[in-house]
Amino acid sequence: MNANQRTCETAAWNIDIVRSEFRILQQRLPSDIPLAYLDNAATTQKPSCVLDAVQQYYTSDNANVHRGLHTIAERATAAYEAAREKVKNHINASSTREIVFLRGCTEAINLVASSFGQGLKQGDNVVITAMEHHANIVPWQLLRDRSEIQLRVLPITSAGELDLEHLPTLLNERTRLLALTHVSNVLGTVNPIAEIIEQAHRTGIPVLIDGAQAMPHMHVDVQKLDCDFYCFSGHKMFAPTGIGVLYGKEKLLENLPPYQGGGEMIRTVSFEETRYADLPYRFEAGTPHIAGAIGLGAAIDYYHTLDLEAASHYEQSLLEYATSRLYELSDLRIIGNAHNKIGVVSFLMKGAHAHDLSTILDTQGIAVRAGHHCAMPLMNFFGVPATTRASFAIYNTFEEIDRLIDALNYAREILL
Ligand code: 7TS
Repeated sequence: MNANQRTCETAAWNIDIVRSEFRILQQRLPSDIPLAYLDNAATTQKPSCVLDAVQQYYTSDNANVHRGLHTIAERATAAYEAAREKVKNHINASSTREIVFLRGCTEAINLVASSFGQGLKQGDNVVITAMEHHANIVPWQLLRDRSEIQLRVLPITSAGELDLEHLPTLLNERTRLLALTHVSNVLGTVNPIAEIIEQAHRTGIPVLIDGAQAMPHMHVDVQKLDCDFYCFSGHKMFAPTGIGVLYGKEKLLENLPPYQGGGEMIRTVSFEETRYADLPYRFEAGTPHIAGAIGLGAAIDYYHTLDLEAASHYEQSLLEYATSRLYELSDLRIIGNAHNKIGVVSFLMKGAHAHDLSTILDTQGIAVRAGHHCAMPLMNFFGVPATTRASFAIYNTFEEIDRLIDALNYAREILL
């Protein structure tokens, strides 16, 4: 199989049109090499329509939201709330009251650990999994230290899949929440969350899903999933950094205490007492990232211009092609061989440190991430300090994967 054959097979996906939207990809790096951006699990590039929406906001509508009565303040508020409506429709939430704008997935999980966590008592437990990003580990440890709860961890298999046989032994009458990732940022594993949520709900346990790596690649319907909380970051789905979303079922959010105090999250304030605003504003203290939310709305609009089935098919073809080509290198070990994966491949080259490898790949124009990927317990499970990770988006090409393989062969010559 070569790159040209693969391109023909996926001709339904017009890669040239897609790439033309992402001007950053057209640049050449210092030694006149084209950029091959394969670090999409860290953050994605932004299409022109997102950049234009942000620029339009700052150029003509910049004002604070929910307070000014003047014309541009009303325009800013309308654009910000329109973005919330787009998020609501995109994930099929039942109301915009369920959509809280925050800095990102990390802040969303911290909000739940802080606010929902206030209702937990000594001896209660929260269940997470062995493949979580630190964002879905550390907030629960902070809660554990504050409230003397137990943190339980669902193990994984050597293929990098959740060991679901263990789940019933971890969930008990003191389990207050199951918090797990939809997709692993290191392994690419797509977890069967619908069935896990159903299992947890059978014993009345609410479920939080970390959707940071899933949202960019698949359609998420929170009502169909019946998840209680779903969190994600805009920047991993073509939107700006610094904007993210916490979806929570209205009934749950209504009963949570506020996370931060300040302007805009109140109804009335006196020195004796403060009464809080309605949902979702109760959780949005201070001036929000207005341009970020508008950019997220534009990113969602961009998704809706795409043939999402073709996009998903294309990304899967990239994953299959990359996996098969990486397997050709006999000194390479791929970490994570789950049955159901998105376009993330973590690997190790025998005798080469992940950081050295990524530095040499960079000299060839290939941008990948090396390190523990904010998943140190997962690295420990596989007995490695770090991996090199290539992660794909709709604008990557089979040629870029060929360049990755050539660059790995070149790195071997230099390092070993
Ligand atoms: N959860 C998962 C599964 C993630 O992959 C990440 C970020 C986060 C949470 C946190 O998202 P943030 O936007 O709040 O920072 N993951 C990565 C990564 O894999 N490489 O860089 C960031």
